[in-house]
Amino acid sequence: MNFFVLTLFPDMIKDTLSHSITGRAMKEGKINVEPINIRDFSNDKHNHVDDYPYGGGAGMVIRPQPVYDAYKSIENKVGKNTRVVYMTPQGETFNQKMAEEFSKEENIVFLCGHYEGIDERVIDEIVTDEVSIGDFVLTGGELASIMIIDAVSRLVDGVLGKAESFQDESFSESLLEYPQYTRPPEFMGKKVPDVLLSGHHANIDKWRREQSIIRTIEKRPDLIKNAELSKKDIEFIKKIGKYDLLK
Ligand code: 6GU
Repeated sequence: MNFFVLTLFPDMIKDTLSHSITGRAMKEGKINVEPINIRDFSNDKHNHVDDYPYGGGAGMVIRPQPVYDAYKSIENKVGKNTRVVYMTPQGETFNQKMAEEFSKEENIVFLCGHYEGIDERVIDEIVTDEVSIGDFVLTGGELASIMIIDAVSRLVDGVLGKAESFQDESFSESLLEYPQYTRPPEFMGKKVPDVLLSGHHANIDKWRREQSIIRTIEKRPDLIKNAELSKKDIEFIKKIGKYDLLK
């Protein structure tokens, strides 16, 4: 999968994603991250990319021309039917479902603003999706695009090894993950739950499933209604007196 990032700070993107699992995926060619410096496309004699806002006000606005030409350089490589995601707090809030949707694309373009924003006309012209990563304001879209590239990459075939597989993980079916333990069997007076030392796999699976449900109800009660629950799960939720959360 190819991720193109239109940005004024290309080093932020590559440097951050070059570690750990995304770094390995880049080396192995499972993903390709290509930051494109909008400034390289400025037709201004000083390579300026921004200008004063019409109507006045504080800050600067990124001019449409360099953004459009930078985008065109990608379009010439991958064609017209590519999603162009503008990173903005005004967008739809990113979630795991969006990550799954994006991971089906072969190419995806992220447009990162900085300063006060980008001229609205080029946004209208090239952007297909507006995405936010939550209700707070960042100095620019770069960190947000990095987060999304990370979340999408790990869903791309071959990026996660078997040991890192995403079968049981948080959100895969709207449930949070169960707690994990490793050695020693006792730490600061706290013991690892007996069932995990029992070697009884059916009991371990049952305990983990129940812990996932308990955690979700305690930490994110809003999620449990959308979880994929079996009859047994629902019986368990009744037993712990939380059936009203399913209504
Ligand atoms: Cl995508 N961009 C910026 N600048 N701030 C944000 C954001 C994005 N998502 C939340 N805050």
